[in-house]
Amino acid sequence: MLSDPTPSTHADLWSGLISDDSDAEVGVLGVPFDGAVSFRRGTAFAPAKLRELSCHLASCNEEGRPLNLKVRDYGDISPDLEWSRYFQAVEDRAVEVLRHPLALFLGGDHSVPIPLMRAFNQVVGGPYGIVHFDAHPDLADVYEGHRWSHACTERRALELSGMQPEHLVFIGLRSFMREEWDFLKTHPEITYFTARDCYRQGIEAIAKEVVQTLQDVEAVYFTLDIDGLDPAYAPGTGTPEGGGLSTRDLLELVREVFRGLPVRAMDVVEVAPPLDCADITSVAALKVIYEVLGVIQEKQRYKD
Ligand SMILES: [Mn+2]
Repeated sequence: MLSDPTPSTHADLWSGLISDDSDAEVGVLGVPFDGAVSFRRGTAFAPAKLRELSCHLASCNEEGRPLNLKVRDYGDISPDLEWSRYFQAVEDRAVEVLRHPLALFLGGDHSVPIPLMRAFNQVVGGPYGIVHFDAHPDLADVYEGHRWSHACTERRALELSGMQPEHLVFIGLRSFMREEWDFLKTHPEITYFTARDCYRQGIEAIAKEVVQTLQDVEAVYFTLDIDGLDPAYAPGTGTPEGGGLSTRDLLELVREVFRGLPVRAMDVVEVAPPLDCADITSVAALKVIYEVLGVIQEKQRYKD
């Protein structure tokens, strides 16, 4: 997993896959914002932690296949005390990063995908799909007085012009506010798989159903809240919920989904390094990211 502990330099970032080429297969953008969390903070430290650890990882997927694609890292969008101005800056920069075959966004809390999905809507148009891995559906209309809370992400996504409820798929759910439960019951077009569904049906069957559900869309945005994992695999997060998926399950899920669907953007949110133990949560997030890089490399190579 971790290779030799050489000091982190720019050249080592993303296991040395870092590149300034505008034709890099992957564009990375950090959004170190945790102003919208409802419980414990700390996700603002995630982009720096993920980059730091990436310098020590072997550049291969989990089966040993060498990674040789290029990763262009756009750095972070620095914090701004004015929330709306910050989200506008995130949206504008994300449009640029979405020029790459895969845009990889590092949060930040789960409010960060609100401007990221707006950028996706601008670039892709529609119809597109959203795959949302999480313990929580984030379907509150307003939470703690805010429409941009990390509990409102998918309500805001459903307001975008290219987004239809039948193209929204949740995986890993196991905690619902009453309002969210009511919303899911009155919108049966939305597909969701609870963590229990994943346990009982097996992750492979669930992954196939996800791919089947989004068969007709032109592009997919994958939003990955690390608290979809069980706290045993991801203790470093602000709103942990027991009974979640394993890192193993998540790796299988992303492989199937990224192979079977035109995923153009992915975010990893709610990783909170100050709440973590021995970087377990960050390392799990990176494992998933590297597996995704492997699939993107495979798809780019065989696309012609
Ligand atoms: Mn969550």
